[in-house]
Amino acid sequence: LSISPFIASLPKVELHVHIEGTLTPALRWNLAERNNISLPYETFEELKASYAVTLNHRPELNGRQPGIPTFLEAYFAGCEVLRTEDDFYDLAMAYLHRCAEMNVRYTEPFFDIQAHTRRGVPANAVLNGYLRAQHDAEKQFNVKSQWIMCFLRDEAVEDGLAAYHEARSWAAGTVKGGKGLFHAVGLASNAYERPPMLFEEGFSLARADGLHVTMHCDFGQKDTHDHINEAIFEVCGGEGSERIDHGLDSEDREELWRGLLERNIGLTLCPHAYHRRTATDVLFPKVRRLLERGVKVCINSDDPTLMHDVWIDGNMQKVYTYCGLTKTEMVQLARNAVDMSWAKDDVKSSIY
Ligand code: ES4
Ligand code: ZN
Repeated sequence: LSISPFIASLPKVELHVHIEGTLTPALRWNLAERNNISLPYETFEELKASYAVTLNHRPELNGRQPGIPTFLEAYFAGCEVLRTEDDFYDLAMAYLHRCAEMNVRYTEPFFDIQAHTRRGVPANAVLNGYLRAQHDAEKQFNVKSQWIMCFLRDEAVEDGLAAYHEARSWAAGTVKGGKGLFHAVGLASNAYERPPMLFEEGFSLARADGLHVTMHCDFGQKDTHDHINEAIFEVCGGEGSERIDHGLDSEDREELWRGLLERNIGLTLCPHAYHRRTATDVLFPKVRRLLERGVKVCINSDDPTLMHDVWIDGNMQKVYTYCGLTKTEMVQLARNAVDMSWAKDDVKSSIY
């Protein structure tokens, strides 16, 4: 599917992308060399080929195939080459430069601090690298960003809270002296038997600091409808999450999609991620039905380099083609991302 000039030239906002999932094989190769890390691949071609196959990340549904990592194992294995502040800076600058090329004007990338601190990388290397990239990309590429710190939901809740306290002085919101890197918290990694309400304390800490809250409810995940129900009606003292990342299974149940409408909760969808394991004629009608009911959704990439190098523009092209949308409807989807974003009003109006 090639990207049409119309999709390429649309001004875009991206609200669901994991910065670690934008690490290209080329940068990973270079960083391994720079940091004297040996990768389990002899050649760059072998490394590149390893990106082609990853299993569904629900081990309960898969007989595991020896030697082939799950999706999340591949994602965290890639992180191994990220060690110094410059590594995180280079990773972020590469993505933000790519944003400029795709006409993404503003983005809210997720970062997983615990994926690095648990390997012994100091939190300030991660945070200062991203902070410097946030400033430099705005100046050099005119791409603005406000970041989202994710709790790793398959790690202990206390570890996430500790990570939040470490990261807190890089926050925006009402944090005194905060450096303004991130303005929200999220919830990522393996959701298996890890419902959102486990992290209620983390969400309320963040809200008390004036930050926004969002959380993943992965498509097809075990107990997905229960997780979505918690995200809409229970978290944040019953006020609900401000957005839901994925949440496509809400389409199955009227009480859920009505809940999204009533509470004005938008979904950050990543169509290509689902298309890897869902038939075209099942997936895209599902997206269409959500749109027809008036649920607010926007289109995003998730982990582009681990998903066949399909970026936000490729995801938009898929929706345009397979949902059979008009140009006007595509413009509306692009505007939904502006509305759903937590950008300042002047930034929003400069894109809209
Ligand atoms: C992720 Cl649950 C999930 N899915 C895709 N990418 C991710 N990165 C971190 N958690
Ligand atoms: Zn995601």
